[in-house]
Amino acid sequence: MKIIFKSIATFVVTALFLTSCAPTSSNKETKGTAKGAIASNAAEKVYVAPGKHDSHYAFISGGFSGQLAVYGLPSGRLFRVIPVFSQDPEKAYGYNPETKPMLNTSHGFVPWGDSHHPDISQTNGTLDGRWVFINENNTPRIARISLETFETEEIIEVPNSAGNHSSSFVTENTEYVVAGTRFAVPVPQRDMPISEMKGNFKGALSFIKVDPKTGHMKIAFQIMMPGFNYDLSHPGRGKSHGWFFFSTYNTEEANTLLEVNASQNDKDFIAAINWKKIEEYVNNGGGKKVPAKYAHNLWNDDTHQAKTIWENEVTIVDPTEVKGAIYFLPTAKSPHGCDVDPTGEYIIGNGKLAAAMTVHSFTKMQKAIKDKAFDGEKYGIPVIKFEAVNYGVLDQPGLGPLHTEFDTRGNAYTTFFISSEVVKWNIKDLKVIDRHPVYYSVGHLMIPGGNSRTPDDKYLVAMNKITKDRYLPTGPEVCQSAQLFDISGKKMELLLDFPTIGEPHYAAGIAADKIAPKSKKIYKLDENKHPYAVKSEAETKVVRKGNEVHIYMSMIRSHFSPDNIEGVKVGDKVFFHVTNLEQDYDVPHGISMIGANTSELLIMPGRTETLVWEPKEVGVWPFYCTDFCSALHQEMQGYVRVSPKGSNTPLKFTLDGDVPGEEE
Ligand code: RUQ
Ligand code: CUA
Repeated sequence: MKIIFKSIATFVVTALFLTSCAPTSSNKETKGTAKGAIASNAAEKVYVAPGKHDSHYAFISGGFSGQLAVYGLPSGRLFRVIPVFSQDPEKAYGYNPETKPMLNTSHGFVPWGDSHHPDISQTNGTLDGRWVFINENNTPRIARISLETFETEEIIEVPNSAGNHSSSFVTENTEYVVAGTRFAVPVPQRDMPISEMKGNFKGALSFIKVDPKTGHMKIAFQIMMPGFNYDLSHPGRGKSHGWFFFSTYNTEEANTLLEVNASQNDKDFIAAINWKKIEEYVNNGGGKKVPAKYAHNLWNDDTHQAKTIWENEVTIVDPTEVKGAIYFLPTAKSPHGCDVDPTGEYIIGNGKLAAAMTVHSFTKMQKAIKDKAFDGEKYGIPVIKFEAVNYGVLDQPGLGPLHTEFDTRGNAYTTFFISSEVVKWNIKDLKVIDRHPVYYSVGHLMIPGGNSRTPDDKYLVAMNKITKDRYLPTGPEVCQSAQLFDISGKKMELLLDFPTIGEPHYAAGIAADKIAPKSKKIYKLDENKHPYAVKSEAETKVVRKGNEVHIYMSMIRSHFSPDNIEGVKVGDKVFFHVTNLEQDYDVPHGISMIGANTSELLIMPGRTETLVWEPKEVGVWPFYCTDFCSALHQEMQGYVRVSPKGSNTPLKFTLDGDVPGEEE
């Protein structure tokens, strides 16, 4: 047995190796020929004339950068990198005291994360463009980003989990955003031999309730599933709304050399979860409240500050206690992606190691449950007979299927990592319609609205792990890349390559008109409730509290107030609380201070942020605006006089020789 599976593993490894060699030959074939090269009108199709706007936004995960990148489609232009799970000196995110609490976790301040799957909020199964959620894999967290401000507003840590991978996908009315653990762990965490994993570790699937008005998240319950690896997930929709589907691998519960030991079972499972049933069970007092310490970080747009709420318990549900809510659907070996078509009927397991794609039927699943067509159980959870739930198998469509998205015309589009291609196939008759090579080793793909009842039938973005010769070299580290296809016709047409930040795992796309009109332009100064805000220059001042010096500072084209400060001493901790008094669109100002051990601040109109500086040396030290804001930007500067510790230089702050707000 073991030998056979070892050879399968070898086959996969060999295929992987072949893929890495493939670029040279496939590239040769594409150069100068019509096949693979882009058709002559492709340039027109991606050309967005100067001053014109793209038709779609694409939110592409930054992977190991921890961030979320915002691109325009079809141009592939990068507009913004939204800091989410990693510090970002460009935006002071995770550096200034206002945003630092966003990165608090039960493990302390964690300045980096691994972001994977963005998903846009929905109403009635259609993208509503209010928020985009994204998961952090390494230190399990889910973030919610506002699509008005394009800023991270909330991050909730997910306890009892490790490798938060099968997330962050939303149900069709954004009732829940889910988070499933990729790595099984002891729950609660404890000191125990690793070899005793089997039967003793758990796989938590967390259902996080989203407040329909504010978007605020709260962990409603965690289902304590058997200790498998829960890889990906997608919600049911339409007829299957109320269910959620998770792919599993390592149902062997191996704890070592998983590449072999987790490939023993011919079939793993898709776990089908009736969350409506479990919700009802919990609402009626079911489940058990257990202690769990986790951070819930919330941004407040009124006070312009984040704060951490420490949560201390979570409701856990034993899956065997809610009868009829959870089933296992046998699925070809070690599936990766788990995707549901727009009608909610077909649930697709992407076999990864198998050359087959498993298509399950929701209708058949319901009948099988009624008929009790089970093939035993696993840890008390019924396993539905394969034939009883399976709609069909798409055999040998390519090598290494990973992820599938859909259009509204009954077509599915699947990525094949090993054979480096996207394959278009018809779900109903399981026939391949078209295939197109990608460069190279594609992971996810995205069709705007792909995880909804109403995908757009226009574009497809393939996200590739390897680019090699596609771009100018940049040393050993080369960019990863996205490729844009036009899918409006029968054949997929490759239009454009564009590089991405970090690793583009998944992405979420949406028509621009659902977001652009409500994009925020400024923060209203009179609504600013930051405790250190100033509403005018007259309110600016400097206040000493022991060794803390608080500068209530303002900025406007093209000066700071005050801009001369004396009486600061070595050993002081200086807080520049700076309010941008501008009330015009696109007029931020920045501030930086020589020797500050933190990033600059780039402050949007009407907003207040704080820069902390601990002067180490006596002298007169300049600060300046970091953003070229006006013709007199270079004049936007000031000085702080730093006297020796214990000196009695009086505290003094002026603008043009006068104390701001005082009559001459
Ligand atoms: S993964 S390449 Cu994080 Cu979604 Cu599949
Ligand atoms: Cu303000 Cu430059």
